[in-house]
Amino acid sequence: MEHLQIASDNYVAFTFFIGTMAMMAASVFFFFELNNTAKAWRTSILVSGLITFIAAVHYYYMRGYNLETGDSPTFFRYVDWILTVPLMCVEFYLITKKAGAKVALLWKLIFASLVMLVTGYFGETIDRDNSVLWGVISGAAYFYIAYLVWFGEVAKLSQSAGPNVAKATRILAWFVLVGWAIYPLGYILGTPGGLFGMKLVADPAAASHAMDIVYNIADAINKIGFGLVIYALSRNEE
Ligand SMILES: *C/C=C(C)/C=C/C=C(C)/C=C/C1=C(C)CCCC1(C)C
Repeated sequence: MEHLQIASDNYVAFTFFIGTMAMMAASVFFFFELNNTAKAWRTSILVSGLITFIAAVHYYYMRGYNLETGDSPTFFRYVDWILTVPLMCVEFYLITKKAGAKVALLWKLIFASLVMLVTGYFGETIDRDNSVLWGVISGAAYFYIAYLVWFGEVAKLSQSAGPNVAKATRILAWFVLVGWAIYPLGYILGTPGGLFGMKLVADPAAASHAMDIVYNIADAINKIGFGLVIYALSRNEE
C-alpha cells in the first residue's frame, strides 16, 4: 500500500482539501439553519445548501483524483459547475419572484450559463488548440449574465422587490462581476491559447496547477459567499 504524502508546497492539493472542508461546513450550516428560517425564505436557503453540498461532494472526488493522479480533475470540475451555476441562477429567480420574475427569465439565465460552461469545457478539453475562441464565446455568455443582473431584468425586478432584495441583488451582482471573473483568469493561465496568444505560464504542468488553485479559490468565494448573501437577506426580511 502506497502512502500518499502531500508536500508542504503542494498548494493544489491543499486548496482541494480546504475546499472540501469549507463546502462541507457551509452545507451543514445552511441545512441546519433551515429550521430557523422564515417559511418564505426556506427554498432560497435550501438552494444555498445544495450549491455548497454538490460542491462538497465534487471536491471530495477532485481532492482524491488529484492526490492519486497529480492531474487536474477537469471533468468533475465541469460537472460540479454545470449543476451549481444554474442553481445560482435559481437564487436570482427566487429572490425576484415576489416582484414578478417569470420562469422565462430563469431559463434565460440558465441557458446563458450552460453556453458559458459548455464552450469553456470545449476549450479546456476536446479543442484546446482553439481555447481562445471558445473562451471568447464563453465570455460573451458570461457578460450577458452580468448584464441581466446589473442592468437587465434581474436588476429591474429587484428594484421593485423592496430595498433588502435590491441591496442583496447588487451585492450578488458584484459577485458575478468580480468573483466570477476569477474563472476566466484561471482559464487564461491554464489553456494553451493564454491571453489571446500571450502565455502567462509557459510550463504546461505549472499552468494546470495555477488553474486549479485559481478555480479552487474562486469556488470558495463564490459558492459560500453567494449563500451567505442570501442568508443575510433572509434574516433582514424577517
Ligand atoms: C460555483 C461555480 C461557479 C460560480 C463557476 C463559474 C464559472 C465561470 C464564470 C466560468 C467562466 C468562463 C469564462 C467566462 C471564459 C473561460 C471559460 C470559463 C468557463 C472558465
